[in-house]
Amino acid sequence: MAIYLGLDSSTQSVTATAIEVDDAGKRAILFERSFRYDEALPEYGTRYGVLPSSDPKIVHAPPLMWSHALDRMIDELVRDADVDWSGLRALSGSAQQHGSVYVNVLARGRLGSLEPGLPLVEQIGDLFARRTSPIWMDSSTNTDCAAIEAAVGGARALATLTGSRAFERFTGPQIRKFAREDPDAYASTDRVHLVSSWLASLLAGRHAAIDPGDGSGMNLMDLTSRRWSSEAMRATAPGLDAKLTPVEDSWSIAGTLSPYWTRRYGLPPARVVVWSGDNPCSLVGTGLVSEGLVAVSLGTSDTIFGIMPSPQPSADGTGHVFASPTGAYMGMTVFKNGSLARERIRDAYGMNWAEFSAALSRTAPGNNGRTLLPWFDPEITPLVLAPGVRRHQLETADADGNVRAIIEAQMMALALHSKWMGVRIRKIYATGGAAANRDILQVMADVFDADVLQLETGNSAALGAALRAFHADRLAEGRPLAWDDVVAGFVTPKVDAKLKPHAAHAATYKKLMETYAARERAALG
Ligand code: ADP
Ligand code: XUL
Repeated sequence: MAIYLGLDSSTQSVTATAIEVDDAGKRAILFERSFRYDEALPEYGTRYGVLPSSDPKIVHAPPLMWSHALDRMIDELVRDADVDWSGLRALSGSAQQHGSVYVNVLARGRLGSLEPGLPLVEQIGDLFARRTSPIWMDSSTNTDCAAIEAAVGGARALATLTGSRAFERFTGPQIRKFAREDPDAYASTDRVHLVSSWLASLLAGRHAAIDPGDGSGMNLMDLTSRRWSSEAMRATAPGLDAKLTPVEDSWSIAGTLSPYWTRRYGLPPARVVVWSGDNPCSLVGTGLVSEGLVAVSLGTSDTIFGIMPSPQPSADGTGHVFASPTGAYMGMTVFKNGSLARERIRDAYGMNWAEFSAALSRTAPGNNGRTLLPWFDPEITPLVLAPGVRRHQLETADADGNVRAIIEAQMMALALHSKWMGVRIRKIYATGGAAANRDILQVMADVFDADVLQLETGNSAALGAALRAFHADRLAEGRPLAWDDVVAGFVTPKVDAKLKPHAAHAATYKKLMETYAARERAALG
């Protein structure tokens, strides 16, 4: 019996999912555990996993907290008496994308010589060249985006090279801003990591590589060669080529668990597989390993993604093409006003999720034309830097109307802004925290006029990381498995739980979507 562990360091929480596999065909989820940073590690002062900021465009989080959470999670899982971790063969991880971790030269020696008798956080505080990390919710780099695009010949040229035009949250523009605003701290940075590669480095006891899946979210990687682009690095910051950790295949082995983990926690020297981003991991964890299927993740961000056989960047600059950790490509569109925007409406009317669902069922699909543009925070898709909710024919006091309006807005925005992928969507795999809510998923089915399926596990990112560890371990042993065989038995949709579209509602949304698109265009000016 072999155990594979997947860790997911997300915006608000950390999750661990372990799977067990044997040669006789047994496949089971062995262990799932999650905790939220705000509650488990209140000393870092985060709210929803991020530090308070007076400027809505600036969103940072402490890299020490993510590191602490990793240590806390490993501690919690080895205390679980029901699991014999001596069977752990390999582990990998998933992390919120784009966030960058800046470490100094001390990390080179320290990573491999951490003292097993002392907690991790007491030994790594002096390794950060920047105490806080900008994360994917940050949108403060508009001028850096413009400068990078201009240096490489425009937005289209950058999208053809890296898979995306410049986006405010992408790591390249964030590095450019840091190098510009704090050149001394940039100079003392020996390595720039992503959240994913930093946490993998802590586990392996050496600087780990960035995988092409997460590397695609930086505006720095040549999407075709899956290597850093010297042109993009030049456009970003001086001396960056010496600071970036290399890109390596998503199935490469960063090392084995370092003595800190084996001695402190009694874990075996399991293989540490390079980590990836949460969306690329979710692609694997929802079983979307072949073309023609899409998933919608309703997490802190709302995302829609699916496999693409060849890289075709969106002509209008809406979405992204990422390298998929399976070796193909993935198309994706991302929204910032996801779960937290739903929570704002829920909380504004003093509801819980059951009451929120009841409000959805009391209102008619189409909401009698009442809409809102859900830009509580600056939005990624479409680009909105000055936040503000815009209501049409909708009173703020109308609780039920606002509940339906936010869900319809989010679903219509997902449908409208994923058209560039050119897929006729007939079936959607739903994942992320809000995918537990079937009333929300019914609106999704009606807006997309497609079947919506729920999966057995809500955390497809952590499951995807565990499955990636399984895949990489079998490859390293010389017993490779095809991706379909890796995911088989783990990503089965829940039986009898399919949400089907109603023809009349789908027709209503087809019309309302035109109105919504027009209201969006008008608001953008
Ligand atoms: P992350 O992207 O940080 O991994 P998750 O996928 O764990 O986030 O989703 C967390 C979110 O799920 C919470 O912020 C909450 O709003 C949402 N959520 C949880 N349960 C429900 C529910 N029943 N209905 C709607 N949303 C829910
Ligand atoms: C993807 C994105 C978010 C984060 C957080 O481009 O910005 O989905 O990965 O989950």
